[in-house]
Amino acid sequence: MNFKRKLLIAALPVAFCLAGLAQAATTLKIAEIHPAGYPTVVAMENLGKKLEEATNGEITYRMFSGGVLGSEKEVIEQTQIGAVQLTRVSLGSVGPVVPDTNVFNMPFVFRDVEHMRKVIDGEIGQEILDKITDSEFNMVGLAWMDGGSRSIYTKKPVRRIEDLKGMKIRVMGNPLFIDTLNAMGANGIAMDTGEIFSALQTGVVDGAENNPPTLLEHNHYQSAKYYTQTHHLILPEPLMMSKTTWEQLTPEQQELVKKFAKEAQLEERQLWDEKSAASVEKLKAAGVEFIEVDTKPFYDATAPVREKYGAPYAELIQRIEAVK
Ligand code: GTR
Repeated sequence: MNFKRKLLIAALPVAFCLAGLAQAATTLKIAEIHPAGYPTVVAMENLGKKLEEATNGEITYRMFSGGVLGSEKEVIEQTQIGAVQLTRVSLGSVGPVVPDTNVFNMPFVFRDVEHMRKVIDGEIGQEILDKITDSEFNMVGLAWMDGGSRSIYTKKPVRRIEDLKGMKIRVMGNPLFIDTLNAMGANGIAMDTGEIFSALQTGVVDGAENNPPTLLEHNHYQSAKYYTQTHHLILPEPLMMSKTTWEQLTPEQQELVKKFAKEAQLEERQLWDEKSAASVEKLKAAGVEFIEVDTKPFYDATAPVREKYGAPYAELIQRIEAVK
C-alpha cells in the first residue's frame, strides 16, 4: 500500500467523525415575510426553540423575518433548493408551484374561518399537505398556520360590488386571484407583498386585499382607509421544510419536527385570534372604516372562477362542503 493510501485510510475515522459533527449541527434558516412579533414568526421561533432543546442543540435555528430573504416566491425557490430550510408562506404563493393546492385558494370555498379550521385539522388538510410533499418540488408540507379571511381595502370606499369597477386591486401572483378580482369587476394586478406599500402610495394600485394584521403590520392602512368585508378568500398557510433538509434528519428528528409543527399550528391559531382582534381595534383607531357588505353579489360574481378552477376538484369540494 502506498503512503498516500495509508494516510487516507488513517484519516477516514476523522473524516467520518467530522461528517458526523456536520450532520449533528443542522441549522434551520427560517424565512418569513412578516415582521418580528407576528403570530407566524412567534410560532416558528417557538418551534425552533423546542427543537433545539429536544435535540440538545443538534438542530438549531435562525429566524429571518420581515422578508429579508426575499419575496414568498423567492423563498419558495430557495426552499426547493435547500438554501432556506423552513418557511411559512401563503398557499396563494404555493398554488402556481403545486397546482393541486389551489382547491383551498378558490374564492368562498370555505363557509367561514371555523369551517376552514375544521377542514385543515382533518384528513383533507393532511391530504393537501401530502400533495406538497409528494409533488416533485422538493418540499415537505408539515402543518398549517392561520391567516384568517381576506377582504378588500381601498383608497376610495367600496360599498357595493359596482364600486369596484375598474379599480386596480393588488393580488398575489396566482392567476386564480387575478381572475377572482376581475370577476368582481376590478382589475387584478399581481405583485409581491413588499411592493404594495409604495404601489398604494403612488397610485399604481387603488387597493389590495388581505387580513387585518397584514393591513396593519405592512402599513397599507396609511393609504387605504376603507376595508370592505368581503371575506372572499380564506387561505390557510402551509409550514414547509426543504426536502433536502428533511432527508438529512434522522427518523427521530423527523418525528420531532412533525410533532412540534403540529403544536405550532395550534399555538399560532391562538396568537392569530388575539392579533386579529387587536389589529381591528388599532386600524379603527387609526381611522380605517370597516364597511359591512352583503357578500352574496361577490359570491355570485365569482361563480365562473369556481367553475373554471374547481372542475378537477369536484369530489374534493363536495367533501370540503360536507365538513360541518
Ligand atoms: C398575508 C400572508 C402572507 C402574504 C401576504 C400577501 O396575509 O400571510 O404570506 O401572502 O398576505 O398577500 O402577499
